[in-house]
Amino acid sequence: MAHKAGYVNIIGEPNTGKSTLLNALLGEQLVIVNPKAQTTRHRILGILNGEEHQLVISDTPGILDPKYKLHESMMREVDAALQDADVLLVMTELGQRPENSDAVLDRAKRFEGPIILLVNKMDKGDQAALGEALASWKVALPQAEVAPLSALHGFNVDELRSKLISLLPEHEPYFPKDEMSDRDTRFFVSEIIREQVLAHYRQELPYSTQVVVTSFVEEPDLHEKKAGMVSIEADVIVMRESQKGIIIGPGGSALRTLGTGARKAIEKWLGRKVFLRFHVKVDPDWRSDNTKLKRYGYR
Ligand SMILES: Nc1nc2c(ncn2[C@@H]2O[C@H](COP(=O)(O)OP(=O)(O)OP(=O)(O)O)[C@@H](O)[C@H]2O)c(=O)[nH]1
Ligand SMILES: [Mg+2]
Repeated sequence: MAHKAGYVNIIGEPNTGKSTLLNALLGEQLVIVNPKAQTTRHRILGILNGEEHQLVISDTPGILDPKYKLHESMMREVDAALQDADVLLVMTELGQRPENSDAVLDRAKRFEGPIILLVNKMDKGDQAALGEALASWKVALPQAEVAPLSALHGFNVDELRSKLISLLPEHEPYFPKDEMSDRDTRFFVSEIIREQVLAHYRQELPYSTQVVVTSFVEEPDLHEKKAGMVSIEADVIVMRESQKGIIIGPGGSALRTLGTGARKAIEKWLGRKVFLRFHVKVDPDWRSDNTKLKRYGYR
């Protein structure tokens, strides 16, 4: 039998559960998930490999009206995902209304391949609300197949995965069959730290913070104290001096809490003991400067 492979790209409004779905389809906690909106800033590929197939799934930032250059980069990532998709997944959630979702519907309408529109978080409402939502999305996007989902609780995830595999065209693998993402360990470590920033700080701060892993060293086993450990250094970059003060907190207390949370999460992800050190820096208005954004890996 010929090998099948293709791109399945997920788009949708912020916080609808796109990243949760990628993790559920992969069966791994690959990308970060958070109750706050704008968690995902990049297009990130998760690769699901089978004997005879390869599903390349793109998570993308939530669609929004850009307020600064970082947002513009995020929306370019969404539009890139519309270019190369073999199948488009449009993520919506129960309670979201088609009449308030022009940004996502306009993009979906321009896509010419197969579309599955998912009504996620179906656990949050009753059968009647779900039926009504499915019907109204079908009217709003007639070319799509409309299906209910709970990415978090696993409802309809296995069926969706099988359906996606059945839709794949015949194609050679796009990536080596032992790879799970296009991103490296340093990227995911910086994302895990950023997830902890989202979890521990309020208001504007998480949206003003960038994390860069500057050093990642696997200590050789012979080394006495840190044997088998991974030593990681990361810059935590904010936009203003006042934000640096908040990140650090009185007597360094907030930074210690962040460090402990991040270390534990990284240890869980790597399955190794971790030594973690932060450097808190100010890079004025970094998210409004294209040169700085490029340096931080935004396209
Ligand atoms: N109740 C419920 N919550 C869900 C479900 N799927 C995701 N969530 C929650 O929704 C929140 C947002 O999930 P994410 O996966 O980060 O959403 P996203 O669309 O990737 O968000 P952005 O990256 O910010 O655009 C998290 O708190 C998830 O736990 C679901 O099926 N039911
Ligand atoms: Mg996300």
